[in-house]
Amino acid sequence: MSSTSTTSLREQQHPLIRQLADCIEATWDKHLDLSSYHLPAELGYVEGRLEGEKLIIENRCYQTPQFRKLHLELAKVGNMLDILHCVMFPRTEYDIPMFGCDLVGGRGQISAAIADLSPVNLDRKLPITYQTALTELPSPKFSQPRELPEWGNIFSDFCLFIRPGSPEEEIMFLQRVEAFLDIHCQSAIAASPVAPEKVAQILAGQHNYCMKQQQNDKTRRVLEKAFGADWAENYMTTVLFDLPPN
Ligand code: 18B
Repeated sequence: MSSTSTTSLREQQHPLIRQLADCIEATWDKHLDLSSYHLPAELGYVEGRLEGEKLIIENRCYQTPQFRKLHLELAKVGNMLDILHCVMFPRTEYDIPMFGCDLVGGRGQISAAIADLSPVNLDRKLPITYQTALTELPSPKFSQPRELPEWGNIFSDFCLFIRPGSPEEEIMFLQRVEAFLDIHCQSAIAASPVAPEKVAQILAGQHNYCMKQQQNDKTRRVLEKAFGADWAENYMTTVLFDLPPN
């Protein structure tokens, strides 16, 4: 798919989604050595129908020396639903967390804004460099915090999950996600590969993260209604939350 059409979908989306998509790509570009990542051609740009509305999905994927896959996805269902989904999958020889972010909105209002740096090692703790940097960030109060679902025990203590209550809160969310991304990219390029015997633990942690995310029924339902159950299962396990090959 040409980049101009991704740009045009972005222009039709909620301003916070547009701004966050631009911010994610700018941060990747600033810090990382990006190269292309192959997605099956038929899954780069997808159209379906949901309740009479057109569902459009556009994916952008990259890889870098530290990251197996950087995935930014924008989706739009008519005027009902705007979605941004982003996950950064580290290569399993790096003991660094998974960055994940989801923005879901419709009819001019974002209902769910979530971002986290999620630990994947055995003791479910973020590396000390991350803890220090994240603790030093300003931590603004949001008026409408949201409760994580049961599978959300993969997220760290720094996980931000809110419904933005005002334009000011949208900016505060954007700034905090930008800070997460800066910390993450800088820590990733400074990280050394782990000893080979630790790779299996990291792989298990990433596996657990993906299995939990695949339990998100709200995501699955949107995809199932537009494309059917088999397509949704395939998409969730090969594009959204795939595991690194062994
Ligand atoms: N997600 N989200 O990415 N999801 O992908 N998302 C929703 O207001 C999609 C991630 C997360 O309360 C909702 O309730 C679709 C990542 C959490 O039970 C809808 C796609 C993270 C919730 C969608 C997509 C993540 C949530 C309901 C593919 C975190 C709350 C919106 C393009 C790192 C779940 C609402 C709950 C919600 C849909 C989290 C409709 C289709 C990476 C925790």
